Amino acid sequence: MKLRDWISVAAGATALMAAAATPATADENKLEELKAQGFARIAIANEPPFTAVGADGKVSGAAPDVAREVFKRLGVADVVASISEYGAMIPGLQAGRHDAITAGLFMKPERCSAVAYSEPILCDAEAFALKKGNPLGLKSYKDIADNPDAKIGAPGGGTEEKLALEAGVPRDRVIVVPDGQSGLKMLQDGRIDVYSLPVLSIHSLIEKANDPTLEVVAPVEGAPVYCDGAAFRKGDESLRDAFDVELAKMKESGEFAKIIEPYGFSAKAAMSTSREKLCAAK
Ligand code: 6CS
Repeated sequence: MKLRDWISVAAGATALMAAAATPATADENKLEELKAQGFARIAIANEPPFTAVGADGKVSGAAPDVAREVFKRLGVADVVASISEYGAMIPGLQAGRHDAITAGLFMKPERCSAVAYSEPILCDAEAFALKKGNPLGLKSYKDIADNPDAKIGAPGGGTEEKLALEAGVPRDRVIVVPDGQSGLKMLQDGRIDVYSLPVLSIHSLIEKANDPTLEVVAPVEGAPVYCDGAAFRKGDESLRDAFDVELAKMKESGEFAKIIEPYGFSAKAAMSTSREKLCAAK
């Protein structure tokens, strides 16, 4: 063998040894960290059926239930949830207060550029809760914009708030509502004319309210169907990819449908789209 061949073989062997000795990157270590920690810290909103915290503190809802099962399959024993406003979830993830957002945080381009989403999990349209008979005739966010007396309540930093503002509802007629019970009370007291959340959330709230003076308009005309995914910090793509591998197996085996469909969600809806499509949607 000529000297130059020896040199290239030696160089290759050195590179291989260097690679073997190189510690895993922070990204690749994240899953190992969570396994050692014994739990993944998840951000939720407490908005049934997407996410819920019982009187006993037990965390349920379709998003945490899927996340708990996927993390268990990855060797992370459990999830520990903290309740956050939608608008604070991504900053909290980026600040390292959460390991993932599993809350029904819908995939939209601006969010897709801020986090690493898993493949789709929960899909839903938008809805209005309003006074029986819909006295102001509100069927779309534009109807609210066109009626100077109409006030809408929506989660801070949430999709419905953004849809209302984009439809032209002035800021002073878009009221930030911290949670479902507050929204219901504001509607009952007449401080807002319509409370907007995804269809399954509004139906869950109104059914429990058992208030004959209220009704639901769903779906909101002109509003898209959105899907969420579990959201991970940019830089934790290895963890997100590992999550996606287990999620895909659960979709394939029927386990995924078994978890989300009792909550009213459609496995088919989530399986008929993709992160790529949802993050590119206009
Ligand atoms: O992703 C969002 O912004 C919306 N997702 C849910 C599950 N509820 C309201 C929120 O605005």
